[in-house]
Amino acid sequence: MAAIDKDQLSRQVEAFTAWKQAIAREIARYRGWLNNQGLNNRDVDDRLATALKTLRFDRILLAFVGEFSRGKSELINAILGKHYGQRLLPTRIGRTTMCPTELFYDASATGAYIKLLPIQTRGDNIPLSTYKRQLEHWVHLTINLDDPAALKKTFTEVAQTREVSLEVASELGFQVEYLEPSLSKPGHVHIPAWRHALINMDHPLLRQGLAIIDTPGLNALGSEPELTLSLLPDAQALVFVLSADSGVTASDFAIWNSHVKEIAQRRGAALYAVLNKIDLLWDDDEEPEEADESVNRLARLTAKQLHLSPDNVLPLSAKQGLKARMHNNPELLARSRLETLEGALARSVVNAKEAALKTTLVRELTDMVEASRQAVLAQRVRLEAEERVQASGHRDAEHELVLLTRAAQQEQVSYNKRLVFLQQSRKLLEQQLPRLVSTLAASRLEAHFARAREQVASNRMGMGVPNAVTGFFQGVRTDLGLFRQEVETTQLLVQKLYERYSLETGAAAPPVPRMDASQYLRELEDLEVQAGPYKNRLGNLLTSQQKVFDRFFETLAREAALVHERARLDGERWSKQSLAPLIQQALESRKRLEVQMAKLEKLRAMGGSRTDKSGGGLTEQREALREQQTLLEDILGRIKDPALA
Ligand SMILES: Nc1nc2c(ncn2[C@@H]2O[C@H](COP(=O)(O)OP(=O)(O)OP(=O)(O)O)[C@@H](O)[C@H]2O)c(=O)[nH]1
Ligand SMILES: [Mg+2]
Repeated sequence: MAAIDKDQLSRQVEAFTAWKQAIAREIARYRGWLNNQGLNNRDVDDRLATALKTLRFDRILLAFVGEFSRGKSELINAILGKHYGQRLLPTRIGRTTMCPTELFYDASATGAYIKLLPIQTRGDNIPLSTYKRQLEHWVHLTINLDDPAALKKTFTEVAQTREVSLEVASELGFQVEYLEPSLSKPGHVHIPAWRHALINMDHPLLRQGLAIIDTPGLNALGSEPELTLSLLPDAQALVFVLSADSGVTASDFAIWNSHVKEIAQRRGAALYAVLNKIDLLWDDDEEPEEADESVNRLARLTAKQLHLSPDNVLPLSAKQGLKARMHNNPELLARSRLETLEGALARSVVNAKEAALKTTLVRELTDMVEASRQAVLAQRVRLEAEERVQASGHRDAEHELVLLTRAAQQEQVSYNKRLVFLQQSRKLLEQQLPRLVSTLAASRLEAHFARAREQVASNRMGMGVPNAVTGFFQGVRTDLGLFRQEVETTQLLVQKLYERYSLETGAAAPPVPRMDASQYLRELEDLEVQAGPYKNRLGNLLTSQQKVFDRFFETLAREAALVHERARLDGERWSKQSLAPLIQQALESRKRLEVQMAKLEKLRAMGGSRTDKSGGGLTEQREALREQQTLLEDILGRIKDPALA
């Protein structure tokens, strides 16, 4: 029973969430320590706050694509399992899912809901992402999870269609040859009533940060640029669903070639082809092994046809998997092979996500805590030296005061030196910053965009669209290339500042924060690949497609703008925080100085007479430092391996 209750995907996603929570706890502990020590400042706190935000909002997105009726929705139902005791998404023979449907858990919402964006909104040029921020344009339906009949009714609303003329359908971006003709009104076709659906539900998997996108067949993939340019590329895993009874048909191939293949070329995204409905090949007169062998043969053939690794082609039965989950039937679940997909998703997606966070976020945190630990160690060494002086026989208070004053003065000189140096360095970086961000000014992007539009307008019948789009990408690429150069220049400067700091203060400098500016060029490259099929489809722009082009181009420009903007903001943040580790060290200096001064003050107040109590003060300090060191080492250990927690 337990085995069937918790599949591998749930376990892995849960473990990942627990891991993120453990890291967040350590960040909180470290923050607490910094605050206690008076060591927290804006730079340091910004870095920690960003890390916490990344951990909290990081989500795993799975997208399901493929021709209609392959069983995408049924597969999602099976993965969400028996939690609701019923089938959630409607599944039927023929076209069922009519618009892209996102399932997720929104902790801030008051209850489960479906939000639907009317299809007419495609007529304007407002991208989906803008609508997602303006929820008043959406139709809101409340989901009642306790009433199966009502639940079913609410979900069927997502599949609503409307009848419109061919002209209107084409204007809204539909490829009319894929639409179902109206039986009652000649010259009319059925189009989806909604452009997009957002479903918020409390489900253990969704609650842990998993989000799922269900998509309709070919017709919608071809007509909502946001889906292919933005939503699908954001997914950590793409599941391309085929049916085992028909294999890869011409229309499966068409979807694969124009929309899925490109995503396979992207870095960091996992792609699986599912051969669904293997139960249709089960034969009561045959041994299960024989049926398995024919299924495996089909899987190998599919892998060859799609140029995928055979490991990434997974035969299964969504329907039987769901049935097994609803009725707690482990034998059927095993035979459905549903868990091979979940296992693959768990391994490739969740682990990849964790590994990515480990190389970025965990490394940054480790560097910060390690720097603090080094500072505490240095303080301990100093204190021990002080104790040795005291123990060596110079027991008179007069002498101690002289020693302490001298040490404090030295510290003050060194601290001031660092402060002056940091202020100068900051100024230098500030002078550099406008050059860095101006390479990615919004006006530059605007200019590339305007140029491309003009080109399309003046060359409507020729190869205007492909050329304009290529030119647009060329422009953005140049900007990002210049940005990378500026980042490299800044990086060199920062490196030199750290070296000089080390030289002047005699202290080892903490690791220099690094920035990889090439990643934005790679993202742009991915976007260009995704835009390829659109660019060519719109090669000869017909008047009726003007709106389709406009929406495509708006979406493209917005996606490019997002890369632009993210690069600029990351660059700005990095540049501003590149001195944070040094500032942290300077703060430590000041703090040590304050402790020193307070001690002197106290001794003077006691008229220079050393009592047992102030001697105990040293021991107490040593003890406190040892505790701090232990705490920081504990935090370090847990960040590196939260399993210790
Ligand atoms: N025998 C069998 N039938 C299945 C299986 N999975 C889905 N089906 C059936 O196939 C039909 C289509 O399933 P859906 O889940 O609606 O397919 P879809 O890919 O979401 O289709 P659209 O929403 O139209 O794009 C339904 O009648 C399902 O019951 C399976 O594993 N075995
Ligand atoms: Mg469906």
